[in-house]
Amino acid sequence: SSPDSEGVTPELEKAGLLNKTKIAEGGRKLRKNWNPSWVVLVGNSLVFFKDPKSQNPESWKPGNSRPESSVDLRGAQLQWANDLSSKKNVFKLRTITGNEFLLQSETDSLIREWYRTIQNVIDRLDKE
Ligand code: I3P
Repeated sequence: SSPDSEGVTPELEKAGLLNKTKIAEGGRKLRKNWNPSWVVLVGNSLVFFKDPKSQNPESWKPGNSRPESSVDLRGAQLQWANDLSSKKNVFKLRTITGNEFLLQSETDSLIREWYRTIQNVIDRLDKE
């Protein structure tokens, strides 16, 4: 059984700053709006927080910051998508519900590591 079902805190796989835009909601195309996002991969989810650095330091309290949104990686699809942006190092994440996000970093090694780690989680969930 999964750690979650035993009431254990899900394992934190990765966290870091990426540029993010949502490009579709339930299969319906959205206008791009790129923003830096603090991205946390924990358990079966990718969780997005507003960039802490862009916030007033007074308002930033690590313990009580609320996620902006969260993505279930079960059944999700990942693909490189440099054709979908003028930016470099872009990949697209599509959820089973038809929400689509582009994630980007100027740092090649960093974006490759994110791609690999997210794909590993998707593959693990596919096998369950
Ligand atoms: C968009 C904005 C985005 C750009 C997008 C533009 O213009 O410049 O950054 O995406 O290109 O339409 P606006 O702010 O007026 O909405 P990229 O940075 O990913 O290229 P697109 O329409 O070719 O996706």
